Amino acid sequence: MEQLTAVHKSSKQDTFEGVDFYQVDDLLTEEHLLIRSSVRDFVKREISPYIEDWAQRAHFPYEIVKKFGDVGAFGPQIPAEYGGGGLDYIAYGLVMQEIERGDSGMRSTASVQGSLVMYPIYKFGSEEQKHKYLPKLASGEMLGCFGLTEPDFGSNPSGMVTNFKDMGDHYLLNGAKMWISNSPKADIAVVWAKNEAGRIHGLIVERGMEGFSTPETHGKWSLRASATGELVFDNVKVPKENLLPNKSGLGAPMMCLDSARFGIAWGAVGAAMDCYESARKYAAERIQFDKPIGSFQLIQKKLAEMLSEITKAQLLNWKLGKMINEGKATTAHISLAKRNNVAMALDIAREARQIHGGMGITGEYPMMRHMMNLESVITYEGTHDIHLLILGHEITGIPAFK
Ligand code: TGC
Ligand code: FAD
Repeated sequence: MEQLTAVHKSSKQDTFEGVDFYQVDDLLTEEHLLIRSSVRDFVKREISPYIEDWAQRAHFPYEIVKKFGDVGAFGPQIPAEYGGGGLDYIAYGLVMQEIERGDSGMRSTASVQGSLVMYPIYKFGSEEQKHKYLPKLASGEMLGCFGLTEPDFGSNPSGMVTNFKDMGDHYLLNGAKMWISNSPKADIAVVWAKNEAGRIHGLIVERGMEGFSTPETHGKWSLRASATGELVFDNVKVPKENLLPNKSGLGAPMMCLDSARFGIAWGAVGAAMDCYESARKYAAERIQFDKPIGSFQLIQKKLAEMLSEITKAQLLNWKLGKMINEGKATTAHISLAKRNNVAMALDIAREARQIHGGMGITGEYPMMRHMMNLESVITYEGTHDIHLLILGHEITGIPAFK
């Protein structure tokens, strides 16, 4: 009975900064908690006060790149000998969670750099490539992007038409990529293209190479503080030493996506927490019919459901992180978490917006920005339905993509 009383009291604490209803913190190490707290402080200081203005103006704050490098947000899971954090995947997830509490577009900048640029160079690159690029990418001296999607090949990247020819002393690259996060500001692009035999390889293309341009995509209603653009290759001469030598085939970019999708599963929980916390506070303060709206059953139902879903998603993430650390996670395990958590965050953003009534549509509160960002997050790195089909394939053994 005493135990139950204690539990009852602790559930009444008036602030859950970070939201930890099931004491998931008990499953984290001191190092995890330290990293989370330093990134959380960074986001409070460097992102939250400015993000609304950046998003309203569709401004990508380039100076954040160096600051992300300083706080260790680029490649926390990459070994320290190459400039990364040398940390495990739960630490990586926590970093993504805290950044996305601030904004999904900011998390995009960090997860593309860590999982889609540093990871393939680390995993498939030569020693020379690793030493040349990874420390600068980790420190934020260099920004990278990842080019897989093409105008006619999104969910089906194996159909890509971007190609390179062996010209003896260099490769000649032609084609175009679309919807590329970081592209307008990136110093390098990890580009996936087919050789003359139709085999997919990764190439590192550097800004300044003749025939390479990165036009920006304008008019987005989503991820407005993230720079998105194209990658255009018009007879670009790529030095032979820029080919990633240690893996080819679609499996190579897919392995990068496994890492990035994991980060998104954690990031989405951060966005959901931010919306939930805002709704909880607003429900306590806003008076209608002479009472705080938080006293009405319908509002309590919304809040209870939000807390339940966030708690389930946290447990899912922690277990998935443990499985990745132990080398036991598959693409399908990651799909389940990415799909579940992003849809959960989008639902919470919408419900939290409703709790704020008319005020919820303004930039004084974060829900509309998160909601619109999450429309991209539920589409990129595999759409909601593609992840369902990956799970369907796992369950039945039958791929329903084609
Ligand atoms: P499928 O026949 O299943 O596989 C082709 C080959 O690839 C291998 N493979 C993997 N290998 C290692 N790890 C993985 N996770 C792998 N997944 C696949 C597979 O074994 C096979 O190898 P082999 O040797 O037998 O040829 O491929 P498919 O063409 O049927 O496609 C399957 C499908 C639809 C699931 C896949 O292509 C897919 O996931 N599509 C979604 C595309 C996507 O997620 N694009 C993301 C672009 S990047 C992005 O959005 C960044 S946003 C960043 C931000 O801002 O945060
Ligand atoms: P499509 O593939 O044309 O899909 C359209 C619809 O058809 C979707 O609903 C989809 O689920 C459905 N569909 C497709 N195939 C099937 C099927 N077999 N069965 C049932 N339904 C199906 N890409 C990169 O390479 N690098 C990046 O950095 C990057 N950043 C991005 C940033 C933003 C803001 C956005 C919006 C996208 C980004 N992408 C990036 C691209 C992203 O990965 C693609 O948009 C995504 O994979 C979907 O491709 P698509 O847009 O061509 O849609």
